[in-house]
Amino acid sequence: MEMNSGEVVRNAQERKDFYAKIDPHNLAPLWEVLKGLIPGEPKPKAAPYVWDYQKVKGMVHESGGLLTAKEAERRVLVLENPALRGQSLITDVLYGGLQIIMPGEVAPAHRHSQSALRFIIEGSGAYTAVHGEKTIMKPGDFVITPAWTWHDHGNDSPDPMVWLDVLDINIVALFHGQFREEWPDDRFPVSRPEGDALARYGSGLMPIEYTPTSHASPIFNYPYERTREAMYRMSRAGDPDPHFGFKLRYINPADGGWAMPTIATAMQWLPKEFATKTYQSTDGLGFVCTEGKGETRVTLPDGKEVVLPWKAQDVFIVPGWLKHTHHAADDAVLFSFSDRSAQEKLGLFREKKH
Ligand code: 1HN
Repeated sequence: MEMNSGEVVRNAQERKDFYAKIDPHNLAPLWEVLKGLIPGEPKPKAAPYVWDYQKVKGMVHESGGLLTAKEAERRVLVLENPALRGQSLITDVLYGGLQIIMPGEVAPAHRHSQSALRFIIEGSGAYTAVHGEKTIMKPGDFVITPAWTWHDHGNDSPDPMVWLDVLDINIVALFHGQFREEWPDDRFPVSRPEGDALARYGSGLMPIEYTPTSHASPIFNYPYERTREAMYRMSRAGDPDPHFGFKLRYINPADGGWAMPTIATAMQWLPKEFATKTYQSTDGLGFVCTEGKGETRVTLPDGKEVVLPWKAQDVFIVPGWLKHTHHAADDAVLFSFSDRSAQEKLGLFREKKH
């Protein structure tokens, strides 16, 4: 052993011998891995990517003839981020998939500790029932299934319906908090009329003695019509925000926070020819275009730019902490989801406006 400016220095072989000696005792040297464990800034593994709905639509519909919704439990083509194949992840944190329900089908009732959102892409007239209340869904509607609520889906309309599912599967898995139960019948009994929750909680009103029973919003369908109207009214009263255009977040009216405890959601309108200023945030973002077209330019850590062209019904991903801008070729409307809601609760969320 020699002393060198206060440091103890051993040669490489001596260090290796030491690692071999401690290994059987389930001990390992932190200094070999520290910089990887605690990087200087986020290094998302997910890739920026766009699913062109016109290209995948045929395959989603084909899955409708492959097996019944009942057999599949949920008939979904998982949207696997190309840099995270086989992990059932659309971003570094969230799960995403396209679910199809054919006319006359029922996706049987179950509940789980994961929270889910549905964002309707195609078709109209199918329903989700959440804890005894049905809601008929239309394109652009944002529907939530809070953790541990019984839910089933059905389609009494003549057309197939396709929606995007987003779940916090990996967040729940990180804490090993997974539970699932199946209801003995296909449908959980309906006990309240359609529209009950929206009337009680979605009009700036609340039952006089309401006390929250969950961390999620008591509203479980935020209809597109209303969201669109709100963005339009907002646009009449001022200029678009340079980074966001006219952007509104979906909130839980009971506490003013995000509608879901783990997944943040928003809708934005980018006027024709509007380009947003460069923005980056720690949450991994997913988008669904509901109207119009445009492109998103994402700068990778090595400085290369990836261009994601999008139009109505396309789903695209901007991984966390990557600088990006949106360019609207036409009046464009984008739904977005991310893990921001969970990050904020843990004090992790950061953003930079350039
Ligand atoms: C699930 O329960 C649904 O209820 C959709 O529609 C997708 C993906 C993984 C695990 C559970 C649904 C799901 C899911």
